[in-house]
Amino acid sequence: NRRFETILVERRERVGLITLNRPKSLNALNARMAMEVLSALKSFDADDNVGAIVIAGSPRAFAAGADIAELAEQSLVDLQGKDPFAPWDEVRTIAKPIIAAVNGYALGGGCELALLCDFILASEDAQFGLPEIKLGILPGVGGSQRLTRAVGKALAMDLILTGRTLGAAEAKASGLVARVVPGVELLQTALEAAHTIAGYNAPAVRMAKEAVNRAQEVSLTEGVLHERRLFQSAFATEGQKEGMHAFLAKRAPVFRHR
Ligand code: CO8
Repeated sequence: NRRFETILVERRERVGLITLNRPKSLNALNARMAMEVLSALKSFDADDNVGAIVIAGSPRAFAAGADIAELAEQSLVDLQGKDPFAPWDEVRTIAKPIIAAVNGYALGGGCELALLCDFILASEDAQFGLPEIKLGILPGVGGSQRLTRAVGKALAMDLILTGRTLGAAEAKASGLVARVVPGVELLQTALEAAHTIAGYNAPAVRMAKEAVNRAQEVSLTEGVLHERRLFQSAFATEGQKEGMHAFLAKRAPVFRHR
C-alpha cells in the first residue's frame, strides 16, 4: 500500500482485494490509477497465495468514469503518443479470475473496467452506463465492444447513443451482471465467491476462465476444440486426481495451490 496513492490493496486469505480509492471524485480513473490497478493485478496474478481477485469501489461509486479533468485538454497526438488507457487493455492478460463488486455509479471507464473483469456482482443501487456521448466523445476502453457482446446490439446502442444509465434490475435482466445483492452484503458476497474459486484446482480455474473468454473471440467449432484441449490438459494436473479421488472416497478434496 505504500506504493499506491489511488487504490487500497490487501489479501484476505486466498483472495486479493483491490479497492479503488479516490472517493472525492467518485473514483474517477486517472492515468496513475490505471498503472496502479494493473500493477496490483500483476502482483496478485504472480502470487501463489492468491487464487482470485476482487475489484471494489467506494460507498457512492465503483467508478464514475475516466478523470474528465485529466482528459479535457488532451489532444489527438497526446492520446496516440502515450496512450493513457493502455494499462487497461492489459487487464485481459491476467490469468486469475477477477470479480467486479459494483455499488453506486459504474459509468464510462468505470463501466468498462467492470466489463474487463470476469463477472460483475452488483448492489441494488448500482448504475451502469456509457455516457461518453454527453461529453462529445464515445467509449474508449472496449465499452462499445464488450457491452455489445454482454447485452446485445439493441441495448448497447440504446445506452451508448442516449447515454442513459441502467439500474441493477435492468442490468441483471440484460445479462450484464451475474448477481444483484443488497449493498451491505455486496463486498462479503464478492469475497465469498472469490474465496470459493480460490479453493479449487488453480490450473483448472485458469483454464476455465480461458475457455469462456475464448467464446468471445472465435467460432463455435474452434472454441469447442480449444475447450477440448484444455479439458485434456486438466488431466495433467494433480488437482484433477485429487478432485476425482476425493469424490470417489466421499471426502472433501484438498487442492494444492501451485
Ligand atoms: N472525472 C472527474 N471528476 C469526476 C468524475 C469524472 N468522471 N465524476 C465525478 N467527478 C467529481 C465531480 O466533479 C465532483 O467533484 P467536486 O466535488 O470537486 O465538484 C465529485 O466527483 C462528485 O460528483 P458530483 O458532484 O457530480 O456528484 P453527483 O452525485 O451530483 O453526480 C454523477 C454523480 C452523475 C456520477 C456525475 O458526477 C457525473 O455525471 N460524472 C461523470 C460521468 C461521466 O461522464 N463518465 C464518463 C467519463 S468519460 C470516460 O469514461 C471515457 C472512457 C475512456 C476510457 C476510460 C479509462 C478507464
